[in-house]
Amino acid sequence: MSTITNHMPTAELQALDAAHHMHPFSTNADLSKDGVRVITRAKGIYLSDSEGEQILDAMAGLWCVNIGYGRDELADAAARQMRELPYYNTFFKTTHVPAIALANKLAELAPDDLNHVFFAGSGSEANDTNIRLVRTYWAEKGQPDKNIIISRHNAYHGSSVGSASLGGMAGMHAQGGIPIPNVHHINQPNWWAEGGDMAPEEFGLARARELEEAILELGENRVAAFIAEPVQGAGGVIVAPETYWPEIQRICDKYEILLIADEVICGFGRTGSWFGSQTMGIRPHIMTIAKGLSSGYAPIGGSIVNDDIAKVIGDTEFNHGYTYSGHPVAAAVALENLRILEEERIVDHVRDVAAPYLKKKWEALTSHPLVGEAKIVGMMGSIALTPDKSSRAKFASEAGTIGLICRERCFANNLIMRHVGDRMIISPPLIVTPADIDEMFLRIHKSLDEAHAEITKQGLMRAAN
Ligand code: PXG
Repeated sequence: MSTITNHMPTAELQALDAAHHMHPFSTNADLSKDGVRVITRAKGIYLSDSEGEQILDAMAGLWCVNIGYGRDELADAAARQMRELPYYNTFFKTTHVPAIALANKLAELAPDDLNHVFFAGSGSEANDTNIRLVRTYWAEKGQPDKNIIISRHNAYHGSSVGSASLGGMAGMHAQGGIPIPNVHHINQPNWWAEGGDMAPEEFGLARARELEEAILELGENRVAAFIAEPVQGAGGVIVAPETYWPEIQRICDKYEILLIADEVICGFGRTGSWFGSQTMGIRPHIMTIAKGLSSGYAPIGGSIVNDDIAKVIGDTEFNHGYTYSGHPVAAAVALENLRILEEERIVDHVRDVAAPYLKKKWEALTSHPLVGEAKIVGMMGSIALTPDKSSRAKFASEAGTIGLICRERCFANNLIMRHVGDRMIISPPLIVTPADIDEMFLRIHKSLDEAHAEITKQGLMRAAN
């Protein structure tokens, strides 16, 4: 048996990585040239790398390690479950205790009559499930043509063929023959980049009404569902103007369109409530969950559906499922994670302590010469970098050039803060204390100042025409 220890020199690990490991969302040839950073362990909000650096992870991994790294209780829960029952399926008239317990817990936590869970291994799988769920729902109700799903440009719903079709990422649609048929995209409520001369409230309404226009154009009897993230995450932490969600809810109600809230990032406390839908005041028929469900300690996702959908789907054989639907080890880990979230009152901590403290500091970043708007909901925030705040100008350089320079400075200062185009984003673990946030901001300020100096030196502080 071959093992790879953490004691190998970094260069050797990098060479082995380059030889055989294909990275997601990366130009692998470039990675091989530059050498990747090797993460070896983590505790709390800090990662350690193979060079012994301590890195403050203001992204909670990939928006998921909500309770922070290194919680032994989750490791113990996994080990216990592996010894007891490492695997069994839930297909053929069987079930097991972790799946039963987790489904019950989720029904208790989820709002209204969202009482039924179909498990998946990830957010992508769960959204694939949702495509088949909503189409089957309408077919069972005698409306098989009500099968179009409306989504938004710049949405992220996953990377499988189905979920990437729901997503609105142009770069993803350019590869591999997607979107699948009968998915339609409307514009996103991104006021900073696309609001033009409209006031944010006016723009929010206009963008919501694109849903109504699409329904009328496609036909009410053709549109099955609308899917959206309560706050767009991977698209750059885009927070809709306040007028947006009430109007979306009105339209979904009026035309009997199923509303799918993709809570993969927003769920489990990130926005300061258990679910982003509660923060935004919407009443979805289906919620997609993953990531924070297990704080990323085990791969698990799912769809939480309401009583009506469960009843309609339950009256037919739903020919769908994954080997790892409700995987007992992942379910046991998720249950333990939810226990910790509840018992340590972490959602309250976000709402009452961490988020208000973070918001004040985050919004003050607009006084930095590089920063235009600062948006934040709970523990997910973004800043738009701009060469001219008053006109909300874009940079003359190719989109993402400035964001990348800024991210590189963050990386050099041992801070994980990401860029999406020329927006910088954070999504720290929910357990951060005010002292952690102070430390984060020392690094943020240093990185922004260095990026500004670098951009100015390179003559890039110029607006596009
Ligand atoms: N929905 C949303 C809202 C997501 O953010 C998925 C679904 C898919 O989940 P899985 O578990 O299949 O990855 C996601 C995932 C990024 C990034 O660069 C974001 C995600 C995944 C990978 C990269 O911000 N979000």
